[in-house]
Amino acid sequence: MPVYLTTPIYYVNDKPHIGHAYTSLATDVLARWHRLAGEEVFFLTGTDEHGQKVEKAAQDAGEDPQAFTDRVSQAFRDLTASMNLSNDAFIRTTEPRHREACQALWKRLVEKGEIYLGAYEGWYAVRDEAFYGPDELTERDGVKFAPSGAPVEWVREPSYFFRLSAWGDRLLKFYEDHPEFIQPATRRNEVMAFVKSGLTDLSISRTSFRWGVPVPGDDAHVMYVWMDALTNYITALGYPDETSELWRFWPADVHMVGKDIVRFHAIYWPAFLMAAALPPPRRVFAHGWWTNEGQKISKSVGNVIDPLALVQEFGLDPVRYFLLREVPFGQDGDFSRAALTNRLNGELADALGNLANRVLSLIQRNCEGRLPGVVRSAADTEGLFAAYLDPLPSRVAERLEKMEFHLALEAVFEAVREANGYITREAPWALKKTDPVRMLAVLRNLHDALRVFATLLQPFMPDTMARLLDQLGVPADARSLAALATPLPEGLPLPAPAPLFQKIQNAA
Ligand code: ME8
Repeated sequence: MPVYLTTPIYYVNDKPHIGHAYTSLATDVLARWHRLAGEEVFFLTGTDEHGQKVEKAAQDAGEDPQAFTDRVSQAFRDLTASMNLSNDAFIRTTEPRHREACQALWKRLVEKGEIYLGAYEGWYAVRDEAFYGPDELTERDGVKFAPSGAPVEWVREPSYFFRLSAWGDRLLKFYEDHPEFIQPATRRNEVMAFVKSGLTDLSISRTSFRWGVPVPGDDAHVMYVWMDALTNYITALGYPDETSELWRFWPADVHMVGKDIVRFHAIYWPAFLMAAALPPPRRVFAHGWWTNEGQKISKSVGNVIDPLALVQEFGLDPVRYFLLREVPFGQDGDFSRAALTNRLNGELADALGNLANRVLSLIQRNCEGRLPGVVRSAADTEGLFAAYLDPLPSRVAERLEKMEFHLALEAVFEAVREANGYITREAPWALKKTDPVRMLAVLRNLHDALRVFATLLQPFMPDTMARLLDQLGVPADARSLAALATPLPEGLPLPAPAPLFQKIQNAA
């Protein structure tokens, strides 16, 4: 079964920050995991380049909107390389193919009688590019604010509408029939309560600015930026050409999003698709929000975290590891340098890095750098293997299926701790004199354990685990989950080990 995974497409009004890197990283880990399991994956990310907010940002920068979006979009494309994202494509909503897809979807909705011309009067937040009902607003110093904290303005203009009000019951039925569609459950409950409270028709065009996809047959209007943006997920698969080679990836398996944009993905998007007689996505997963050392991340506070600066300081893989290890995915989390340093120095360098270095150095020194054969005692088989290593791939798979990245990593590190206990108990360095046959067996068991860890951790830390697998002598074609079933041959020559992680010395 082909697997289609997406990130949100990010607004190009500003440069990428840790939140963008986080969503993309989680999606990347999933994509790599499915590939490791032998599945065919299409992983999409990109940039959202239309709308009033981007138009304003371009004006403030004194640039033409296209030149501005070209420049900022490139920063997001660069981020995919610096975070080592394995995306198969990068979409920009200013591409001609995307305009075509949006207009085709629009025409289909018109044919189905789902769109009509009216006039919009209501509260709009440019920062969120979203409309809000009067009961959702709060007022401070004469200014009204959306629940997100964005100021709203009163908008009055002719507008096309999508008959969203007619879709409430069908959406509720869809959520009932597909309980996994919106996750986690808290978000599902919020969305269902919102839909149950009654949906109004959705304004889907604007006349007060120009930076958008023109409405087919009525150039005075540009499409509402969220309708334009959501369509990216099918543009990338060739829509409207449903015979395209990539169309078989639809419907998406997971739209990974932050909790701020659930409403668009879980209400508007499936309604548009069902109205156009296209299948809705299988799952929308909303993760939580990062704060910085306890504070909300915002440009005005000046505490925006630059993912590239973090990578420079701590190394890419420790940052990738930390972001998914520290906070239960779906909940809010706080970024702190001390926590990152602790994870790097403790789990990565001490628990995993040292274990690898000890085992591989002992094999170099005591086994002429060649892999010993498999000889397991009953205690080895029942303990380290049956209780920890053999079930580990399916434990990790179950956790990742539920997007519990932190628990997937915890399961691996529980086994790493056990392997550390095993090497301490067995003391292979002392066995050299007393029982050299047992020493070989113990070192082989530990080598097998390291191979399991390195294989399973590849999606999280691709570069470092590739280095570990090199040091373990695992050939490139034996690094998949399936390959774990085939033991490496006795006598395999192993290269000299080198440290995997650099500790941070001045730990807070
Ligand atoms: O909403 N913590 O784009 P956007 C965690 N263009 N994640 C965060 C975050 C934080 N502090 N800040 C941002 C848009 N994010 C639309 C999407 S999709 C068809 C259109 C992440 O640039 C999180 O994934 O505002 C959030 O949903 C996304 O960035 C918003 O990015």
